[in-house]
Amino acid sequence: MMNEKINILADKIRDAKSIVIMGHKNPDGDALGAVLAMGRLIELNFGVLPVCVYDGNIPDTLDNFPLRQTVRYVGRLDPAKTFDLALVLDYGTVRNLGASADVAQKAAYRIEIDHHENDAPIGDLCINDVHAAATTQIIYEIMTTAGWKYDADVCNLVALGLMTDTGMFKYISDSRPLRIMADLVDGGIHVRRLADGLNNRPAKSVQAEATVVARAEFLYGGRLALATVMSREYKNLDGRGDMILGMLGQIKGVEYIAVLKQQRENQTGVSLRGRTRPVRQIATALGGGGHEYAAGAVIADRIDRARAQIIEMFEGE
Ligand SMILES: [Mn+2]
Repeated sequence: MMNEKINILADKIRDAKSIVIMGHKNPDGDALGAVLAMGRLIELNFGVLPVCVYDGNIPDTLDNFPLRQTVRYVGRLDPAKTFDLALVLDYGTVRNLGASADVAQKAAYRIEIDHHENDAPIGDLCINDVHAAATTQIIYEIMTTAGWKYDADVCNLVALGLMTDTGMFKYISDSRPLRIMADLVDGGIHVRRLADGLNNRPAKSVQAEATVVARAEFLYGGRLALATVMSREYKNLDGRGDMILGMLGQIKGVEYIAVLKQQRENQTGVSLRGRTRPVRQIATALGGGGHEYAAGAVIADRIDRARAQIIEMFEGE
């Protein structure tokens, strides 16, 4: 099955005169790594230079990614431009593509490569594997199965996608990502240099997160850690405030973490984490969703009222 799909993928790339590659809005390491790795693989193996696009913001932590400067803000594309082929990577649901969705929908043919659950895939061809730890893992499987040429940039991008999407291999469910990583290390990647390259955040964003953590509340006997990010701090956050979740999750006795972000006067973003108990059902009840232990939602209300609502929802958990 995989081989058959890879053959179609290769045929479609070969036939296309113009190719656009995209991932989810506000790319993380896997989305950006997958887009840039795929772009480079196509350039190396098919002699076409695809257009790599993103919507939203790319966090500073990803600034040292190889080929980072080649990805373009989707708003800069000529709106009249259409592509023969769109490769849609690591996106989960069409809503997550932001403005890139339009570019994908207008393309003559769409191929998606993803590891997210997706009820309504937009690809004419779907190379999806929900058991893969990262989309870059699927790209590695494709390039090695197909026998494509690859270079150090591709290897570094695959490694970075795996490292970031698995939380440095903490969230793996099988050994495959480690085996791929071992192959990449044998091939010459430098793990420490890649990991240190991610330490690239402005002081103001680390300090804003530290302030939020310092103000956190601990409820239900310390089982729920709740932190609020006010709009002045939210502006300084780089990405989604993962460090806040990470720091609160280190505290003894904390079972659930809720981070509320004042996005607008009447709009509060909520990120939920469970250490050993699921939180998805709470996010779903709020109209959001996500993974079992990591989910989120957006509440159309003021942050103080959203806070009261969240506290109530965790009662009895
Ligand atoms: Mn991913």
